[in-house]
Amino acid sequence: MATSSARAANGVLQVGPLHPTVERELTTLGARRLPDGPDAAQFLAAQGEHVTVVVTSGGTGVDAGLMAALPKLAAIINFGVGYDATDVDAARARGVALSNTPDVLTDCVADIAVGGLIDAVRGLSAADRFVRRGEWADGGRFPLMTRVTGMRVGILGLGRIGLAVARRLEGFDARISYHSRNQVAGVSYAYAATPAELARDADAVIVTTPGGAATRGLVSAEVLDALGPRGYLVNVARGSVVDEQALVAALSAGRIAGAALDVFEAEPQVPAALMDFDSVVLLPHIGSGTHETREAMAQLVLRNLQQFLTDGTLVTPVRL
Ligand code: 8YV
Repeated sequence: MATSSARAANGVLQVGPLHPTVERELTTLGARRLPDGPDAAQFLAAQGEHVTVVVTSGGTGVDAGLMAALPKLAAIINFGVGYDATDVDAARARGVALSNTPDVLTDCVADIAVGGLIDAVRGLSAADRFVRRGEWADGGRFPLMTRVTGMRVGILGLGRIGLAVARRLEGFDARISYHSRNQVAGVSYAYAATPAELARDADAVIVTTPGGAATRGLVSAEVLDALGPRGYLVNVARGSVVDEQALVAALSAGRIAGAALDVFEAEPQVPAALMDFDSVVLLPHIGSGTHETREAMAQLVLRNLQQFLTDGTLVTPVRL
């Protein structure tokens, strides 16, 4: 980075762990890092007033308390497309700019959505466990599962990732429908007016909508019941979008067939009840987790930082 940028970088604060490429560059720039635990308060009392830019991740974010301790904060650079861990209302009210990392992770997250769907519906992980337990060798037969090709798939949130999922599923002759807050122009997929309507006419619902207050609990008990006992739920968005208790209840009662979940309400904690279902695929939030994509996200974070330090604008700003 240019020397002028490096000088301005004195006001940069790293909040939470970040990709090694980002951490390396922040160290080179002489950025500070918010200490973990009780030392954070002391650090903020002494240094908070000097911080102008925070670099954080979707898993950590900047909550209202931290924002209040940073009176000169001008920008939050978020590693991740989702920024629901950051208090966007407080950022908007304060005029703090925010960037995220859209597009570069779309393909990898869509891959995991489709992979999760196939895994849950055909029972790949369950079949793997069956073989490892020696049940096949002992003469057992893995149960017949459901056909993926030609399924009716409802996509909840037809943004970049939802569209990438839909495009992939066209290759499986899926009959695709979607629900989004607004109808999407230029697509031929059927529009459902509500999540329940989407679920009622689908064999699987794939959740690709952003997290945050507006979508909390969108996949409710009612939506799960509409999906029905032969229906599957795939969530690669945010755990908050699904009512997890309702999901456990629906799975326990056989009111839905199964699920593939990459995200959870209280990550990295996964409800113990979910561990007991062979029909549920549990993933540790790996949607964007490839070398290629995480490096691309890191580079986009650094481009946002550099541009902000240079001219006060962002490459991929979030419209707050
Ligand atoms: C990241 C994600 O793992 O981009 C997102 O919103 O959920 C994932 O790609 C996460 O944000 C990194 O903290």
